[in-house]
Amino acid sequence: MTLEYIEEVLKSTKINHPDEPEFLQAVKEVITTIEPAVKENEEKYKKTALLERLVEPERIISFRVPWVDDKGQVQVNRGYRVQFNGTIGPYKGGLRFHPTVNQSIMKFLAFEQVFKNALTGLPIGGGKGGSDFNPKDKSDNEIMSFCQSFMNELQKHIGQDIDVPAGDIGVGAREIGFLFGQFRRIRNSYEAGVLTGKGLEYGGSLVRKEATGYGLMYFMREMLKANNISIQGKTVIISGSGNVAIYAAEKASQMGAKVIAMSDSNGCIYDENGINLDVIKRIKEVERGRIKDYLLTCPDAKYYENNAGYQAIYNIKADIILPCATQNDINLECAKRIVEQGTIAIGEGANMPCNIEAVNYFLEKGILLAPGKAANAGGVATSALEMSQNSMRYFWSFEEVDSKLENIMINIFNMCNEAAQKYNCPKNYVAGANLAAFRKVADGMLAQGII
Ligand code: NDP
Ligand code: 2IT
Repeated sequence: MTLEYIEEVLKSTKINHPDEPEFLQAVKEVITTIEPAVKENEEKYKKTALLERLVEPERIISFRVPWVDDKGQVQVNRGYRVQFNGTIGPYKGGLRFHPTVNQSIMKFLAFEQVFKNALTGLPIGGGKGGSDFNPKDKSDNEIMSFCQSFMNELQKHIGQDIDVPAGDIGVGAREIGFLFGQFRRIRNSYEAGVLTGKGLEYGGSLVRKEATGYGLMYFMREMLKANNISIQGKTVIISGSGNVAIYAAEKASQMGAKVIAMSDSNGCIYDENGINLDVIKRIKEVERGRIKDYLLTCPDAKYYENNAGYQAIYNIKADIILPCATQNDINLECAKRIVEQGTIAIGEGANMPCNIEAVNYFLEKGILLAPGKAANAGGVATSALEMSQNSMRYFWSFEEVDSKLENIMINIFNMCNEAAQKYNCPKNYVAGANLAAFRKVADGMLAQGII
């Protein structure tokens, strides 16, 4: 009977959104794993259309973003903000600037964010936004022009008690700075808590930059520990070389593991002696260059180019794999290669980097899988700590924020682990995360009535 209700909701979601594959994938992954929790309260959920409301965003805003490039030519992009579920707090989630951005991707990310934010235990609802703007090869002036135009519209819909955006792919401290400046100018008011990921000189939090990657490794350490495995001496490969990838690599090394490969969308570098992270930071954070440039400083390393639909990095053997680039990076074929090579654990730094077939294959083969909505929650959790500090008009030290982040990640792992055990799917942290988060969001929605 319960399955029938879930199937019905899945079917109607498919009918209502036939052209939103990423959103459907995210919905399917969550609602097919929460059956035991739905069963506990089935009548109430059905009567109040709880699942139907859960998969429908509270609001989607989409808008035109005109801006002028350096040649004086007007360009037009499309902006989005999806305010998915505000039960637990103001909508919270990043902004993605990437040419692939569309409504399906925005909705999948916002949907995931609802559950992720619930797992943090902090008072934040779920949202996401962004644009199909491509920041690559744009001058600082063009980035500023775009960010200002984007904020001219976005500012109507955000606020520290309404919706609090932050960074994601293509949006880092530079973009947040331009966005915050424009918000402040339009409002003539210093509302520091309206955006997170701000620079340290104007209301940002220590550790926010490092938080997603560090948090991923805190989660990974807990997951391995619960399975009597030590992280010391393990080899690690990390897809991506952006914000999440860099600080996952930093923490992995601090924990005594060896990061041997990293990538960008063109290809990957392999350095058997361990990647020199200072070189990666210079190339990616300062020069905004390509990962191939690593060989200019470290000529003994190797570079492998990606082919269409084929990620070279997953050919490299490692104990731990951290996909920290983008969604659907790992499909079934790739998952088979990974399992064959003897990998012990996967930690999703990105959102939905493993597709459903890959996730199921890993679980079937007994690979430990840290699901993104739990394992990468350290970023948004530290964003919430940034909001707390802004409200207090005060700053915590690096050690203070880092220790709060660590405790939050330990808590999240424990919640996933306990839910997996309670609902008879031990070691399935994917189901554990979905079950624990669903319980929290669903209880809140029931308490707040039909809205
Ligand atoms: P960045 O923009 O800093 O880095 C993205 C990295 O992924 C780059 O190395 C990029 O390479 C690579 N990449 C490879 N293929 C693609 C592709 N098709 N589309 C986009 N990027 C690609 O982003 P983040 O590190 O912030 O984000 C990485 C992932 O982590 C995303 O899935 C994001 O949603 C998730 N995440 C981010 C959080 C944060 O706090 N920033 C928090 C939680 C999750 P290239 O330069 O060649 O494009
Ligand atoms: O996917 C994510 O959790 C983020 N991009 C971070 C969101 C945030 O509000 O810090």
